[in-house]
Amino acid sequence: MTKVSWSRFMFFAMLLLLLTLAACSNEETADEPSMNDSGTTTEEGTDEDTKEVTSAETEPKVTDFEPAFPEQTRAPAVETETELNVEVIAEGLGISWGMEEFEPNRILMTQRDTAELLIVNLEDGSVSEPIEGTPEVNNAGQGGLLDVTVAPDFDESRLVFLTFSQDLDGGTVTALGKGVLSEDETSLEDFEVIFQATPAYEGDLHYGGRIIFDEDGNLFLTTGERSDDPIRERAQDLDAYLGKVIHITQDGEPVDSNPFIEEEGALGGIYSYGHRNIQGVDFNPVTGDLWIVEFGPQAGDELNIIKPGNNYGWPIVSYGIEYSGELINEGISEHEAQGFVEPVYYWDPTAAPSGMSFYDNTAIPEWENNLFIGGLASSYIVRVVIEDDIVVGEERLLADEGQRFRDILVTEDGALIAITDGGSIYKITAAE
Ligand SMILES: [Ca+2]
Repeated sequence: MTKVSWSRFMFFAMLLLLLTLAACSNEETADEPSMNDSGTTTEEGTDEDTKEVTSAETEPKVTDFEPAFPEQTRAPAVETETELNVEVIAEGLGISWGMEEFEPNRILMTQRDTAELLIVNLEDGSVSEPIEGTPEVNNAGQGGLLDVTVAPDFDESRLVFLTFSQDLDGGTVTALGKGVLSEDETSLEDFEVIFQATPAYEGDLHYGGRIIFDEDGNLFLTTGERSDDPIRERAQDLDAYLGKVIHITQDGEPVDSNPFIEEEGALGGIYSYGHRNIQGVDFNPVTGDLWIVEFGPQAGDELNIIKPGNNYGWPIVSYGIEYSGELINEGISEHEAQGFVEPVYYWDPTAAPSGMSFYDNTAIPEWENNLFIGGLASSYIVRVVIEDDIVVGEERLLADEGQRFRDILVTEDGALIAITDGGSIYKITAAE
């Protein structure tokens, strides 16, 4: 071998070695992003493909907005591993809006349009006759008999609280009232209205209307901003109860510690403001914080942690757009930069969120402390996995049922109950 041919051989040998090394390292780096959380490999190789595959939301966004932080939207898909038993325990009812387990495996449940209050046995699916003595409602549009809950001392007081849309001079309001359930459970006695979310407005949209008791025996009530432009701007005003979280006693009086109670010109019952239409509320069992979900315009549904005095930005800022496709206000999505509170999470496109409940139970261990939200037009139940107030996973359940899920309840036994606009009651448990 001549000197020249030896060096040429060495050149090609080195080149071959380098190419082999490069190919190996490419394989290694290509493998990394294709590993999912459970350590199994997926078929797709690139970062982008994997991201697309693992997001719970598979539809394209309808806005150009970007999240304020990466975990604020389109969380990775998670999948329940427990084998589930899904039963329809009752059907053929009307639009079933709210429910509360007042005795083990027995719920009080509202019918929105017929304004009926019913008792459902969750073990056999039997449904009572309508309870007498419920209030007159205005059931046009989204109005009617809305939410129901019972006093913390229900066993002694037998007090039942109802929200509904009520006629007043000048239009309708979201109203809250209470009555005593008779011993034979056939009537609600001495029903009285304790609170009206004024001002009244001639419209039939966005009543909010969820209620929940805090540990001191006071009530949180959520409202809507009545939808239309310009009335919706009242969500920003402290002299209107529209688009608010409201904190009141069982007599409808502002709670003494409320943030604006000393502020001149402000309504004392207001706890937080700048909301659109809040139809889901629950306490996070890990932190004790009050969480709400509010229905956005086209996209921009928000999950928010409620703290006293906070302004959540609607209709100044939003991660959604008008149904017409036009921008809202100046088309700004960022909340914090504008002096408002960022949502923990938002949906784009819409999840159409209604009632929600944290899974404060261990019957299905992998669901413990997860949040479940009923979806209306989206027609699924959203499961949200949360760690340190950050959404780390999302799953869509019962998406093949074609139902509008209006409210969610977790029973003492750990069953997940979902009621629908189609008048069905779903009971989800772990398969035996
Ligand atoms: Ca907001």
